[in-house]
Amino acid sequence: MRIILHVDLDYFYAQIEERDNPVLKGRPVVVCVYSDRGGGSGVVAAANYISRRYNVKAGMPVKTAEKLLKDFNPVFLPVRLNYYEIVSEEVMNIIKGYGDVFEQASVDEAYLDVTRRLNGDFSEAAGYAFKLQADVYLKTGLTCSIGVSYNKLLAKIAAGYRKPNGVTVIAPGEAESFLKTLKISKIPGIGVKTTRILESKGYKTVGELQSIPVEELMSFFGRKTGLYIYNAARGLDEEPVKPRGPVLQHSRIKTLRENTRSLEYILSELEPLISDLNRDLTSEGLSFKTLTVFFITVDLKIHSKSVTFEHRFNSLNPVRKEILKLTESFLSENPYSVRRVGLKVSNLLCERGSGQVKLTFF
Ligand code: DGT
Ligand code: CA
Ligand code: CA
Repeated sequence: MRIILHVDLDYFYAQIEERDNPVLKGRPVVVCVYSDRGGGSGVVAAANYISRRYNVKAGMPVKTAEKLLKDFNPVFLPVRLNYYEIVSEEVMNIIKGYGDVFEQASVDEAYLDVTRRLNGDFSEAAGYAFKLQADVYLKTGLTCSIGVSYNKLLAKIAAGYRKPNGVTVIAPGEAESFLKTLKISKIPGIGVKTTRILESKGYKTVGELQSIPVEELMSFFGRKTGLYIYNAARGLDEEPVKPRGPVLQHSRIKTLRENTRSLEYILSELEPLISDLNRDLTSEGLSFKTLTVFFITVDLKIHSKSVTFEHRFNSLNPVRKEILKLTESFLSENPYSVRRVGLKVSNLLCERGSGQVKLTFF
């Protein structure tokens, strides 16, 4: 029997914006991908829970969200993908430390196999999940929801059950009854199309789905999908938590103890980030070619400065001078004080064993 956790950050993009700018708290916050055609057209990428009360959802046109929220003092913000990816890595680095095996599944979710570190004692798992949740909040100011179960499928379903800031456990023996009342669309991998077909045949809940013989499901959806649906409806899943291949970039970010425009102060605050990144490079045997320094100014804008070298480096120690130059050049171009700083190394190569690092999950 395994013990698996699924961690999913709550209203991820919107929560980051809210955390960074507390005056947004209590208002509907909608993060939008505006189309380059202009005129304010685009789609909603993330909506905080207040805006969801008024039926705003990811994927809907911004115009629709504007109509739904017009009387409720909403805030519409453009996406800042690069920034969310750095925050993602910051959070993932914390989560990673809690698993025997860690698998990042998207920008804001990850699986952990914690069987060994809990000595296979399932009764310890809920407390462990609360500890992880509190640690993420303490270190980043962000809330997440965690599902605890004995396979990946059930852990993911559980994580989505109580949100935001929830912990939900599906213990051995509880799966069938837990699943019975859920809507079919709550099963990962059963998309809009499949749900529609099943609903047109009169099946709405997972309990009803459980009554369909496997042969029938395979004839509706093909062998592979049919079998997947049959097993998923019963909470059966054997997929291991897989450690991901090498990543394309490593980054670190921190909030300065005080807002500043002092070059020396910024450089001193970057030192712990340099040590952390050096540790990543050494432990994974990586070298980098591109270095980026990020600055988040007090007006909450993110700025970056990069340099790509002719040669590879397996430590940031030899490029401190470049970090200084990039920082200097940023300060000369921007009038605002700096509130957070970050460092990223990319264009990575694994010097151990084989070839160019290719894998990514974004
Ligand atoms: P949650 O988990 O229900 O509290 O809310 P989110 O916003 O974290 O939703 P999730 O986990 O499905 O997606 C994570 C992030 O991915 C989300 O904050 C923004 C982005 N995202 C999700 N759906 C869409 C979409 O339809 N379009 C775009 N552009 N981005 C999306
Ligand atoms: Ca999420
Ligand atoms: Ca997610």
